[in-house]
Amino acid sequence: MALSKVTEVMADIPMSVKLVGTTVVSGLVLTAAWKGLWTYLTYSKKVYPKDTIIIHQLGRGPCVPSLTPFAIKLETFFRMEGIPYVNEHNLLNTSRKTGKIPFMEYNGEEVPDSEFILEFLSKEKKFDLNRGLSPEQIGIGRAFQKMVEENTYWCMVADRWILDDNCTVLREAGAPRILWPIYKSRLLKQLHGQGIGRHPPEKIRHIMSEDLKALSNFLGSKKFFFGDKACKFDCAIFGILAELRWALFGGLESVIREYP
Ligand SMILES: N[C@@H](CCC(=O)N[C@@H](CS)C(=O)NCC(=O)O)C(=O)O
Repeated sequence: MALSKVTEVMADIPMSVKLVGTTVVSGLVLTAAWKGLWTYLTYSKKVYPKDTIIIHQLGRGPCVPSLTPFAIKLETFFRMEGIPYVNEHNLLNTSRKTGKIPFMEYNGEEVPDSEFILEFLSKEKKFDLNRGLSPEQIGIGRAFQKMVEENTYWCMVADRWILDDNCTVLREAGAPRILWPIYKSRLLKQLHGQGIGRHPPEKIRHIMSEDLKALSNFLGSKKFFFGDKACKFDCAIFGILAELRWALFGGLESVIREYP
């Protein structure tokens, strides 16, 4: 299209549309620039020795070691197995592949997603993620893990983003106030897409309660999921339970107290 044609088309666009368009585009550009600058300023480009497991995640929470259950799962597993790792805490440094945290950096390679991190390391460091478990136990463990990570997790997200008007999680995570509305609208969209965010608070409470009841019934008086030793499934479930017990801000924390 010739330049004169573009000018002609632009002239036909109403002023109000131009204004909204300019505001949206400037907002996006400013946010991207801000994010880049913040990451640059706060991410210390430390040089680590070869084979260092670097976990990129949020800063420490006030009562939990991380405000993301997926990082608690990783850290618990590493400590349990005696696998050395380091944390890089930076709220804005998300995975370039998925846009999520936590993600791992290992010899220059980026591996996102806690589960893929564990699978990657089990091959790299040659350990069995499900050591000592029968196929039946692995099946049961996976079903429970996915229940908490793909269902109960979203009740936690709803507590933090729908039921807590004060955005406490953002304050606790040290997120710059200017970015709060962006985070909030992104998480509300995710909750709507996943579906749990379409329910009223009492239904969300019910979903969470049913998940906890299932866990409580299965665990009974057992110390760990299978036998007297913790396994990967315990780490994943502990990650979520820690958040539900110590890092809910919208009122759902009372549900977990029903299952001591
Ligand atoms: N399946 C992923 C889930 C990671 C995840 O959902 N992380 C959340 C924090 S708890 C996140 O990055 N949310 C920000 C967003 O989606 O924009 C894993 O196991 O690591």
